[in-house]
Amino acid sequence: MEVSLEEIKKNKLDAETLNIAVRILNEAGYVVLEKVLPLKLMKNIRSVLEKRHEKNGEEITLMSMPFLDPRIIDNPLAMQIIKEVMGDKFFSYLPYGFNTTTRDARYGTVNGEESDTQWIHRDSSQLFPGFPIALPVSKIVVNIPLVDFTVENGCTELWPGSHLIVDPPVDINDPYHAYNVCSEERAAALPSVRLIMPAGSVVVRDMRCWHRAMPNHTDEIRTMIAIVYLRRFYNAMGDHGVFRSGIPEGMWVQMSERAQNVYRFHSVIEQ
Ligand SMILES: O=C(O)CCC(=O)C(=O)O
Repeated sequence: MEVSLEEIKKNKLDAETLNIAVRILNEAGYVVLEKVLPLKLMKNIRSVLEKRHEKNGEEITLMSMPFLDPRIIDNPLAMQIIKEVMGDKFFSYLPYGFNTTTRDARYGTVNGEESDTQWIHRDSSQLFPGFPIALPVSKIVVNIPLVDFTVENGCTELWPGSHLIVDPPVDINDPYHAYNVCSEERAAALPSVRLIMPAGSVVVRDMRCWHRAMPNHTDEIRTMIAIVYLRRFYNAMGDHGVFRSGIPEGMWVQMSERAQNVYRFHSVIEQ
């Protein structure tokens, strides 16, 4: 959707725009704010990323500028929408990630052949898989394309409304495949869209939406930033500081697998 120049300058969506954005996010599972960030910033991030890549990630940390530019990690328009749908105690973590596709990107094998198309998946399953009703959004990813996203360079394919799809409970041998991966046949019966959008757009997406990376037929690297925001309850205990103490490694190695699983949110301190 379009955001007016005044709103971009004010760093604030008008009440009506905010309402529409929230409605689209709730109904379609994603909303795109077109071209709200300057190209200069996208270019700068791209060139520092490239330098970082040349140096194998050494010397340039992701916990520095321009990666932590407030327009990226604290984007006022995205924040306004997220606050509206998840309340004001949502949280995130750093560094954030990047989704990149190149001409030679491969996503495993399909019928014995290497696939240049990603499998259809949701990044987050329903909160209570098997529950017959979709609950309100609790995990959101903000994607920011660093280059123009086109069909040629493999812009994401997405199934609008798929965040609301619920399934009966399944045998949990492989939860990722059971809850997050959608079969080609099933998705083929439903309409999908390609996220064609200019660099500097801001996508706010319910992480339950089915989507996939598509083949990049160009020599340009197609990259987008991906920052995850979670509702407060995902770290309700963390708010109380109960995981503050790390478990000494000597203690950790003596714990049973069951105990290590129960205390998995603690860090383990080397001695
Ligand atoms: O790069 C994309 O277009 C989507 C990437 C993605 O869905 C993922 O890696 O989970």
